[in-house]
Amino acid sequence: MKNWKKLVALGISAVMLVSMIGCSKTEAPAEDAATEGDAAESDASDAPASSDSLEGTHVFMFKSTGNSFGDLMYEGFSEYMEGKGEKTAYKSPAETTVAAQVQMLDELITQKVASITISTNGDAGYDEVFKKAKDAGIPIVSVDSEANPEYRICHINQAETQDIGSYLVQAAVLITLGVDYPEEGTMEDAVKAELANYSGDEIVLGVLSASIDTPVQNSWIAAMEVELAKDFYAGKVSPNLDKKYGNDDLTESTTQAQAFIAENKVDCIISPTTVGIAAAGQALKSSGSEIRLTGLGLPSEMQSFMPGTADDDAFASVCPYMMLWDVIHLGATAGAATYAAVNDGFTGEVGTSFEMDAFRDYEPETYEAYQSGDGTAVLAGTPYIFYKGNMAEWIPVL
Ligand code: RAM
Repeated sequence: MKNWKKLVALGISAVMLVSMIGCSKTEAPAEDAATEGDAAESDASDAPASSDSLEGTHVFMFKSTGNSFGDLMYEGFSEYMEGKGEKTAYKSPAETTVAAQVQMLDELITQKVASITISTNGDAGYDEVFKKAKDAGIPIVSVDSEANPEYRICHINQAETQDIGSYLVQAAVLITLGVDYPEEGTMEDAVKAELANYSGDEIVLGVLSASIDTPVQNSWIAAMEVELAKDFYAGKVSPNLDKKYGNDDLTESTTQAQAFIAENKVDCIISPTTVGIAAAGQALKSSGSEIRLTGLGLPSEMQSFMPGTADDDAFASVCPYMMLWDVIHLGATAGAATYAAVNDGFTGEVGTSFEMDAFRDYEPETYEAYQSGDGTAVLAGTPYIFYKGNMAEWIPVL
């Protein structure tokens, strides 16, 4: 398998590789899941849902509608849950705000949903509605972006936070220096070797994030700052990130990307959001700017801004390489945790675990909760690099 070395470099096992490659978006979800998903999506607005339809349903709530990352997580969530005979619905507000999610949560609790699996828009503002859910016996599981530990069973973490922050900084530095994704060894070793011989101007990195309050993006930005504090960056790469926020909205993210271009102060933009990176890709491509791009993106949305085949010159594209993880499997893992919380007594306390059935090409797996901040989490996966050597293979998948 030609990608084996790269995956080892990012800490991904052979089993995971085989699983991910075999995991195809084109596989049809269970019929009921598709029906539920379609119905829910057409419903997904700030308007109250009909009062009788959602009782006993497992609801998946993303930050907002119109984001393929959320749609793909729901695809995995619903497929897993439907396989267990459960009913699911996708309910996300139109706006990426705490207030919009809170209003929708309140309505869902009134409708006696069976559980809520959520990616949040902020740290604060949910306590009252989460308490209401707890009092009503409705378990909350968070995935992607954390919910308050006091009210969640546990959080489903996509990959190690520090790994994501470190790899993003390392990729941005290598890209700035015109170094293609290192097929041998780690990106960290490549960065150390390159910077040891670097005597040019201090490299400046920008970040185009989601909202200023989003827990998950803020945790990755904090991890980038930890990475930049390492000795080998001193004097060569600025420890200060130039941060802008596009609120996971295509128009706002485009405006912020255009501001980076107009100011021309950064060498490379890191966008740790699939919406932001796609907006920045388009803005940079249209402008002909020298600024480069990396971050967390979906191959299908980034194909116009990245090299497509191994023979391509990676630096002829605005984004030579980027990262993500298996979003569909992440949603399915959240489904397995929620199912176990409702049916198998999974409490989410440190050391407790749940079984996840085989999912698509993934073997059955046991996930154990570990301490994460003031709450607990389980680790669903690991970051995966997308570059000219594997883009063609991944565009139909994610
Ligand atoms: C966006 C969302 C999500 C994030 C991904 C990488 O779609 O902001 O929360 O995890 O990007």
